[in-house]
Amino acid sequence: ATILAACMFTSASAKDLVVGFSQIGSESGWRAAETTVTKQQAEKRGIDLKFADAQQKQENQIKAIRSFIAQGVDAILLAPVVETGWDSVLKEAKEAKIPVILLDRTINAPKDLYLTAVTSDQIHEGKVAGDWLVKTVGDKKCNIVELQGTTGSSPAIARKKGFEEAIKGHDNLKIVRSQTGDFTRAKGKEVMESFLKAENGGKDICALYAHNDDMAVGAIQAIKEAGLKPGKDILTVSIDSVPDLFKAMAAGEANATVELTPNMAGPAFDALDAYLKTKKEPPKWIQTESKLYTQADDPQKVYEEKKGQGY
Ligand code: GYE
Repeated sequence: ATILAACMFTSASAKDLVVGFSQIGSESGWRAAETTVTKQQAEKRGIDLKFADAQQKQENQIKAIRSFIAQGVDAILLAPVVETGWDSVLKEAKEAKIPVILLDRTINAPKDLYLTAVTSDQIHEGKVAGDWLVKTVGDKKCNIVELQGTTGSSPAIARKKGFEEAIKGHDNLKIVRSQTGDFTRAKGKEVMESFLKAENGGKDICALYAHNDDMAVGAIQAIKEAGLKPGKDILTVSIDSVPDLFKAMAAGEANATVELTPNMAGPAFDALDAYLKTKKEPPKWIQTESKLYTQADDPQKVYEEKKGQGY
C-alpha cells in the first residue's frame, strides 16, 4: 500500500512521458546520427519515443503529427523539412495542448505555435564558412560553386544568406554556379559533375561551398573522377562535421567544415522536462554551437572521436 501511495503521489516524471518524433528522413549522415542520438536520449530518460520517418515529404510529417495528436502523446518533436505550411497542423496540436519542439530547422509560423526550437544559427554557419574562404584565398581570384540544401528548408536559405554576407565586398570571390543537391551525397556528386563540365572541366573553379558535408563528399568524388585534386585544385568548405568529411580532410581532399551537433534531443528533452515541471516556458530558441574545423585540427583524431557520437 505504501508503494502504491508513493506512486500515485509522485509527480509526472520523464519516465511516464510519451513523445512523438516526426523526423525528415535519412538524407544525410548527420540526419541518421540525429535519429540515433534522439533514440538514445529518449531511452536514457525512460521516454517512450514514437518515431516516424517522413521520407523527405512534408505531407508525411503532417500525417505523423495528426496521428501523434490522435494518440494523445505528451509532446511532439518536429524536424521540419521546409519552412512554410505548418500553421494548421500546429494549431491542432496547440488545441490538443500538446507542446511541439522544433529540432534543427526553423519555420515561418507564429511563435506561439511551438514551445521552443533547438537549432544552430544557420546564417552564422554560412558566415563562418564564407569567412574561412575569404581568409584562405586572400587576394586571389576565386570562382565558387555552391551546392544548396533542400529547397525551401531553413538551412538552405540561411546558409546561403550567411555565406553571401561573408563574401560581400570581396570582389575577387564570386559564386558562379549554385544549385540544390538536396543534402544528399548522390545529388551532390551529380550536380558537381554538371558544374565541372560547365566550368572548363573544373579548371575554372577555385572552391566548392556545400550546405552539408554529404554533398561535399559526393562532390569530392566527382572532382577526383574529373582528374582534379579536391582540397588543392578545388578548395572545399561545408557544414555538419560528419566522420567521412574528416576522413577526406585527413587525406588532404577536403579543407574545412563547420560542426553541427547531432544531439538536438538532449537540450529538447531538458527543456520539455523543465516546462512540464514548472509550466514556465523556455526561451523560444535554444542555440547549439558552430565550430570550424580545418586540416590543422588533426582530422584523423576527430574522425575517430566522432565515430562514437551517434555516427
Ligand atoms: O545540416 C543536413 C541535414 O537540418 C541543419 O539537415 C539540418 C541539416 C543538416 O540533412 O545534413
